[in-house]
Amino acid sequence: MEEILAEDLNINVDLKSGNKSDYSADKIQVLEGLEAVRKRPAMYIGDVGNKGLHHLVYEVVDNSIDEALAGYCDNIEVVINEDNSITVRDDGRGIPVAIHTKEKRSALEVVMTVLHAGGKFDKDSYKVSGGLHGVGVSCVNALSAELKAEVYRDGKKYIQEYERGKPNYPVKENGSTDIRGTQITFKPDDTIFTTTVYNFDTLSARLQELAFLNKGIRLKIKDMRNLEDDGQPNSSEFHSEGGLREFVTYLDSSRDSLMDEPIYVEGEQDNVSVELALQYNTSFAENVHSYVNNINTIEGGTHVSGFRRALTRVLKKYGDKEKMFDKLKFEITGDDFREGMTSVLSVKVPEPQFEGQTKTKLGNGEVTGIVESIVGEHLKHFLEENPKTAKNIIQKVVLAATARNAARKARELVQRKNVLTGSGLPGKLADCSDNDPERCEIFLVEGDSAGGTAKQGRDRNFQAILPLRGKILNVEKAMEHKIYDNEEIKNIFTALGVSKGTPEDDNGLNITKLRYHKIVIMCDADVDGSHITTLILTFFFRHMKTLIENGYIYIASPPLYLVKKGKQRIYAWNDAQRDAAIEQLGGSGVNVQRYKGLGEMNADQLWDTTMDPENRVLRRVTIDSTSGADHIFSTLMGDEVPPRRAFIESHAKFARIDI
Ligand code: 0RA
Repeated sequence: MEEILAEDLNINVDLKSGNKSDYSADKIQVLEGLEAVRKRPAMYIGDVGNKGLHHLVYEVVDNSIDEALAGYCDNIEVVINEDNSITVRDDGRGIPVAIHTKEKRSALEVVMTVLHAGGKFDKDSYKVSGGLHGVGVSCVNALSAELKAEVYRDGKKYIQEYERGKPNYPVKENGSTDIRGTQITFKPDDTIFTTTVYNFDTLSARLQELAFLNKGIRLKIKDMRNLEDDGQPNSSEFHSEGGLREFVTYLDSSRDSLMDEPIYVEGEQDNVSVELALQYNTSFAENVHSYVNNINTIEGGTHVSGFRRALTRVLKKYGDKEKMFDKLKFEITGDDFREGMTSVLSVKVPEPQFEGQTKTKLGNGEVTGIVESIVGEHLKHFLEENPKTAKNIIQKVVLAATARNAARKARELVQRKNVLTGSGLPGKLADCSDNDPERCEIFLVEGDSAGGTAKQGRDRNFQAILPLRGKILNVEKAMEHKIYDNEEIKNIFTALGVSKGTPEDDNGLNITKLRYHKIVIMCDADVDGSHITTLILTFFFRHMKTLIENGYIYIASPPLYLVKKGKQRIYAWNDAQRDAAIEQLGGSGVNVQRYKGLGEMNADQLWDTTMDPENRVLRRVTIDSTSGADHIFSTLMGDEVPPRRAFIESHAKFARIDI
């Protein structure tokens, strides 16, 4: 039977009172109950896996960020407790505890138990921050086995505890205090989440991002699990006075800048605040990171359009005036103005409309003009006042346009050649017979010999094999037309059926003719193999990011060991599994084989362990944070050696790349 939920019936209980004098408890609108959240958690927090689990923390932190943006809070601290519960505390005013006149219960209880109550105090105090889904702390409460809210206000301490969103008792006074603030401790419900183990690096990355996006706020994190030898917890502290300027400098730390410091723009119009920092470097990548109310808008939207328009218009006008485009024999395009530019655009919009596949595209039409005028005005002044930097930027644009033209010619040559060879598919590709992309898989395999084994082992109905020879080009360092000289990269383009520079572009890539919906990178499970995986991933991240965003890119996991005794064989993917297998087979006479490469397996073994959909483990590549991934790839693959070494040394488990 179909479940009927309160939200389907559209029940709105509006408890808003006429009292306009202050920010009081009566202004909370009650919208709907929490049962809905427990019944359909994914609808509220995205998913019930690792991402949703971490989202709970962001939701709580966002409330504290709002308090800080309102000017009442300077410090926010996140603690991962020993039992994987989370404590978030801030030094704001404390959630109000007064009795809500109509509801006859504390405002704190309403905020914690009524969906959307937190953000709907009323319109004068609009909530700028807000997790991706902007669902409020009551959702976190509904999805926690236990939650404890503590408020420090007016010299008193108040407390209320809940189980699965239901209060155990009314809000009560619990002693006196001389501090102010809110502290929330929650333990995610393990009957809802498929994993309940928090990742320190994931949470740290978001806090680092929030510190850059909201200058001045001090954000700390502490991990009480596995204390260090000296008894101290692993901890970090993030704080940025420079805000977006420092964000851009951080993103570009391993690129060579063309400027002394980033261009910085700040302004406000019609309640929309706009902040932007940008810098040109000697690379060829376009890095526009955009945010709305602290949410990373990976699909862009009206704010990004406004920024692009301003940039193109102002730089074009300046270049024309200085006669710097006169020698070019072809048109300059918008892309040319953004090549080698790293920028972060952050807008705060009172009532954002999010659109697009992942609801990360800003739809508010009015924002385009606001961003265009604020950015355009500022940029114009900057160019006039800094003629030397301005000329460097325009020269870079001319270089980009020239290279793009060369790339177009190279691409056309590749496409023409394809037509001449008949099917247009690379000779090295062993294609599958099915041609429905949804069912088809392609394995990108390191080396001709492993490629041969994979060809024998595969199910040719739906699995294609493309062997790649040696190390593919490091695209982080190459100009675009160079990548079309590379045989392996040309093969990837033609085998996948995707192309660049055509009108149906989706972020620069036309994937309407994509031939496989699973693209699996299959490399040896050793250091060389993980280096090659990283090179291929860098290529996808820089040139085919849409494929990652659509969830089409996977990494295969070949086993590390084969444990044998007589005819019995057990594969193991880590040391613990290996030891368990040895025990299971009974110790003596057991033979352990360490696989160093795919080539050591025969076709049947490769199928059984790594390619058979029934048994294999595929890891889907996702992007937690585009800015984080950009920083990692430019550090790992960029020009400068010292930051790369520092990164690798500080991430001993190099194989775990958090994208
Ligand atoms: C509404 C009004 C007031 C404080 C807050 C919300 C508030 C909420 C959260 C959530 C986490 N930390 C928070 N800190 C503050 C203040 C009302 C007043 O003092 O008049």
